[in-house]
Amino acid sequence: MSKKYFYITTPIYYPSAKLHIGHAYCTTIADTIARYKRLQGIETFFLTGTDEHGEKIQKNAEAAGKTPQAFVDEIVAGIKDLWKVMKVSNDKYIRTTDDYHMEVVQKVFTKMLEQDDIYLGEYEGWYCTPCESFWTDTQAGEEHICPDCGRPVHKAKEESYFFRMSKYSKRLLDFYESHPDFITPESRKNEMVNNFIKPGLEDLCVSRTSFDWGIPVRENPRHVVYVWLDALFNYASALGYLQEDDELYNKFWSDDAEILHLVGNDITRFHVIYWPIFLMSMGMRCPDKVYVHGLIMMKDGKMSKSKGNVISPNVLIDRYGLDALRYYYVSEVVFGTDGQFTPEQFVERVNIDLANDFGNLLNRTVGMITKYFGGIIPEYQGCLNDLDKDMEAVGRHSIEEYHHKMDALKVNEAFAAVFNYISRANKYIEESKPWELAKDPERNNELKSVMNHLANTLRQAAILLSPALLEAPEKLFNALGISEELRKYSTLRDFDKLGGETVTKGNPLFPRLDATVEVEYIKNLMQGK
Ligand code: ME8
Repeated sequence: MSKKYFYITTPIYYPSAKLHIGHAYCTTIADTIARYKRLQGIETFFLTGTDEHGEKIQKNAEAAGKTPQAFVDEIVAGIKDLWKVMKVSNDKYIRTTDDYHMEVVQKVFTKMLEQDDIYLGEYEGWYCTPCESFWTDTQAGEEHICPDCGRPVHKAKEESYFFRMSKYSKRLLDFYESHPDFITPESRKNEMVNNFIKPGLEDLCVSRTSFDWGIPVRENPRHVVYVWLDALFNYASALGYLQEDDELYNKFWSDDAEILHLVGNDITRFHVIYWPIFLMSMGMRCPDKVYVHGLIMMKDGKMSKSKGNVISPNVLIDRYGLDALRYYYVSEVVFGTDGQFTPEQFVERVNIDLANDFGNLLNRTVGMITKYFGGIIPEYQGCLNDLDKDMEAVGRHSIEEYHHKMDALKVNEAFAAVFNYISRANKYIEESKPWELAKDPERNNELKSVMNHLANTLRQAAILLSPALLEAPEKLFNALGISEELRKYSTLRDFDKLGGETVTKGNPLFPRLDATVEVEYIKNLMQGK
C-alpha cells in the first residue's frame, strides 16, 4: 500500500565545478519517479540542492581567486539554469549556505553535544579532500590512497569533535534487520556491513579546525561542522525541521510518508551508516530507503576534468533535445548498476526506440487515419478478432508491468514495458495489413478497429512515458487531437474512449539521426573538442 506522502531527494551536489551527465542522470531519475508518484495522485515533495561548505570548495575558490561565497554563487546559478533547461520538477532547492539550514545544523550539533554523543578530542589520521572523508592508517594503506576514489589522501592532525558511532552500531544492525529494504540493491548492504560495521565503527570526526569555510560550532567557533554532518541534515532542514514553520516536516518526515534518498554508489556509506545514526541520535525516524544507483562511466573510467572526458548535459540537449537525453537515462542504464556511456548506444537508443519504433508508429497511424478516414479517428469497435484481443492483452499487461517495475524502482524495466507495447503495435500493423483491409468495403469495421487501437496505444504510451519524456507526449496528443480528458492518467486503462478526434500530420516526433555523423560528433565532445 502506498503511503499518503512521498518524499524523494537527490544528493546535494558539490558546486565545485559544473555538473556533468552523471549528476543529470541521478536528477532525471529522481524527477521521473517524482512525476510518476504525482501522476498517481500521491502528494510528493522532491528536493535537490547543493552542498556548499568544506575544504574542497574553499580550495577550489582560492584557486579561482574568488571568495568561497562568490565562487559557489556563480556555479549554483549555472546548476539552477541546467535544472530549468531539463524541466526538473523539484519542489525546493536547498543550499547549505542558506541561513535557516546553518541554524538547524548548529542546533543539531548542540543537542548532540548536550547528550554526550559528541565529545572534544584530537584527530590524527588521513583525509581525502575530494571525498571529504576521513581514513585510518589501515584504510589508507601504505600507498596513502583513498579507498573510495583512489586519489591521494593527506595527513590531518587537528583538534576536533568526535561522534560516538560505536554507541549506535548494534542499533544500526537491528535497524537493517527490521528494515530489509532500507539499502537497495541488497549487495550494497553486505558491502557496508562487511567493510565498515563488522570491523567495528570508529568514532567519527565531526568538526574541522584547519580551515574556516563551514558552519561554526556555536559552543566553540574555532571549529566548523564536518561537511557531511552539515550536508546530510539538508534532507530535514529543507522541510522545516527545528524551525518555526515545520508543516512540511510534519508531513514528509512523518510515518505517513515514504522517504526515498537516491544516491550514487560513491556516497553509500554516508547515507546508510552515518545518516541513520545521526537520526537515531536526534530521535528522528529513518528514511524508508536509500537507493544506491550506479555511476555512468566513460570508456576510460570515471568522468574527470583531468582526463578531459566530461560531457555536459547541455551540449547533448542542444543537439538532440531534452527527451532524447532523458530517454537515454531511463532506458539504457540498468538502474542500480554502473553503466557506460558510449556515443553508439546513445544514437542507437534515439534511432531505434524513439525515431523508428515510437515516432514512426505515430507517423504511420496519422498517415493511415488521414488516408482511410479523412483524418478522423474511428470509433472503438470492440475486439473483432484475435489480433485485436492480443493487442489489448499486451496493452493491459504492459501497463501493469510498468507500474510494478516503477514501484520496485526498476526504472529501465518499466520503460522497456512501454516500448514492448509500442513494438507490439508496429507488429500489429504488419499482421492486420490495413492496406488490404482498405480494399474490401466489407472489412471496413476491421480497418476502423485497427486504427482505433493504434491511436489508443499511442495515447496510453504517451501517458506512461510522460514522467520521463516531457515534450513528445504533448506533441503526440496534439497530433492525434486528443482531448484534455483523455490525456489524464485516470483514463490510462481505457481502451474504448477514442473516436471522432481529428489528427494532424506534422514533423516527426524524433528525426532519425545519421549515426556516423552523430557518433563522430559525440566522440569529439568526449575528447573535449
Ligand atoms: O558527493 N554517474 O556530491 P557530488 C552517475 N555533496 N551519477 C553520478 C556520477 C556519475 N558519473 N557522478 C556523480 C557529493 N553522480 C556530496 C553529496 S548528499 C547529503 C551530499 C551523482 O557532487 C551521484 O548521485 O560528488 C553521486 O552520488 C552524486 O552525484 C555525487 O555528487
